Amino acid sequence: MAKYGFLGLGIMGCPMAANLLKAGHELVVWNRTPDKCAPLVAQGAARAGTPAEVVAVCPVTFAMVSDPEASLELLFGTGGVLESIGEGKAYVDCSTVDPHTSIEVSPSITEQGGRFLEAPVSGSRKPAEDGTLLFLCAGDQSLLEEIRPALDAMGKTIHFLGEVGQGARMKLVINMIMGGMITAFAEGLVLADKAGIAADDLFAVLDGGVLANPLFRVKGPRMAAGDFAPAFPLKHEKKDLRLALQLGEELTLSLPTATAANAAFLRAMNAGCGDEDFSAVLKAIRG
Ligand code: NA7
Repeated sequence: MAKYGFLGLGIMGCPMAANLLKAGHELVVWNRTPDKCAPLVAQGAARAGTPAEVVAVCPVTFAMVSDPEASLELLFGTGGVLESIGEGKAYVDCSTVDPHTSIEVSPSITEQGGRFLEAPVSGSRKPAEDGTLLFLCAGDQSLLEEIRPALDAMGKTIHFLGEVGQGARMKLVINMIMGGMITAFAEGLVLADKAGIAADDLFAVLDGGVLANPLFRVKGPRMAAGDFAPAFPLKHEKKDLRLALQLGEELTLSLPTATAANAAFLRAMNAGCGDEDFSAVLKAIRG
């Protein structure tokens, strides 16, 4: 079994790290808010004081933090990854960021002799707990092969997409589609309600035809019940829509559906729903 580091123990990072432990790997963890290390330490992980301390004692370190700013701070901040990365060390960033961030991170690691894999994931809290995430990898393919046992412990599918940046681009495309889908679904729920159609009837009809999908099946009953406990925080989907629209702009592509979804998510953020599940976009639509 191998030894891994893990930085960022939020909704996604904590269960992903726990799955590395369950698979029998040795683990060293760090989180900005130190208390969040406690459940993993109780399961046998060691705890370090800074990202640099993790990298210093682990051949491979995973990161799973909020956004591009957090990713860059992990690397370039005081006590950051770059203070310890070098020959024989690898860094795997699973955070959802824009391609420019990955493209900036990669050479800062490799110029010091380290190796880098971009590995954002598709899937939220439950797949992270169940070890059924989809990894969207790009960069150092030989590193991917070396850490395949760790990825297998956390996910069910591993895609390799080519050069660094392609993992981030794929993730933004996927989450842009998801943002549009959940917004359309929320509009359907609100319209059905106002038209006197019971939510359960709507779900049964949707689920019996070509529109059946796991997102609607899982989220529908919770949205109808007003349960917005976060599996994927709304603020992160808002970030992903912003980054996807930015990518579209760079490629001179107009994305009207994503633009409308982004506006609905912005209203939900302004209504104080950022820390709720992304399906709370329903509240912004219902008004
Ligand atoms: P959470 O549950 O919001 O967790 C975010 C994590 O990122 C958490 O560990 C944070 O530490 C950490 N974070 C945020 N900002 C920083 C900075 N500046 N420096 C270091 N660490 C930071 O998000 P999820 O686990 O749901 O999502 C993680 C990623 O997967 C994200 O990119 C999603 O879009 C997909 P804290 O505990 O707040 O101190």
